[in-house]
Amino acid sequence: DGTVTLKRQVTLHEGHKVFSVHAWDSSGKKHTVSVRVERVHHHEDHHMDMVMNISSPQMESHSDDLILMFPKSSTGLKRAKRGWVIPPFRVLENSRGPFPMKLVQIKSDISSEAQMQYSITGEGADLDPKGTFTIERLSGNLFVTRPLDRERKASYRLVAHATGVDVDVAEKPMEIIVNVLDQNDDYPVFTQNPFNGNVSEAAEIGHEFMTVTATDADDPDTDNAVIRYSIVKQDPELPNPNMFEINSVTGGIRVNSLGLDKEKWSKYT
Ligand SMILES: [Ca+2]
Ligand SMILES: [Ca+2]
Ligand SMILES: [Ca+2]
Repeated sequence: DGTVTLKRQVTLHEGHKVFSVHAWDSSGKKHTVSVRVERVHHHEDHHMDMVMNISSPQMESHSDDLILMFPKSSTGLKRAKRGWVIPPFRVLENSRGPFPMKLVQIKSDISSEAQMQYSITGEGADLDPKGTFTIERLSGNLFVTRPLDRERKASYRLVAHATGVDVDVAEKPMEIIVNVLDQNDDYPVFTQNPFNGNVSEAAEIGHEFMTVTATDADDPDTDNAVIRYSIVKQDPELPNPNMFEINSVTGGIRVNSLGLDKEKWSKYT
């Protein structure tokens, strides 16, 4: 089912390890995802030392045992002004669910002594887009309720709260950042259509006379937004079908063959 498990003790010399996971679909096409495992340094709290942050779509699969503890406040550790800050979570966009999909269980140490109740506030909770994330009041299970769209919103800032049900205790609020992992779900779009260029019939081979450009709304930090250009068809295909050449990276179009003749072919598409 694609679950990645740790087989033996691992030393993260550089603080993280990166490896690739390959998957083949029914048509035999290979898909590869890069997985980065890092140890999350969380003060000296032993509970938090155990939390592994898997920066990959694996967040999508079974995370039933992933528990996020409110850090212990008794040791006088550093904290942000508003409360605790934990490393961001990643959730893949366009998940097919089923929804609600559990992300993590939020838990307070105090729950061993008193029944605690949990709530979340912030973007996607009580702020727009409201209800995207919910938390079960008593279990602390945090859910995402619908597919996310990175191009619409790439990051959510939630704040988790824990208070006693019958006793007057409360944890410092804990900030949870949910980053939406990109999928290649946007095509490149030309910035204009048509592009118009002019070239002299006397132009030499290699003369670049115009550039076309396109944009891609996917994450620019990934290959998903990389654009390559090519000429699909030339009309008319005279005097030969390869009169022009496009630079696949820059979109620059240049003369590829002699034989341009304004009287015979005044326009190419
Ligand atoms: Ca999208
Ligand atoms: Ca794309
Ligand atoms: Ca995308």
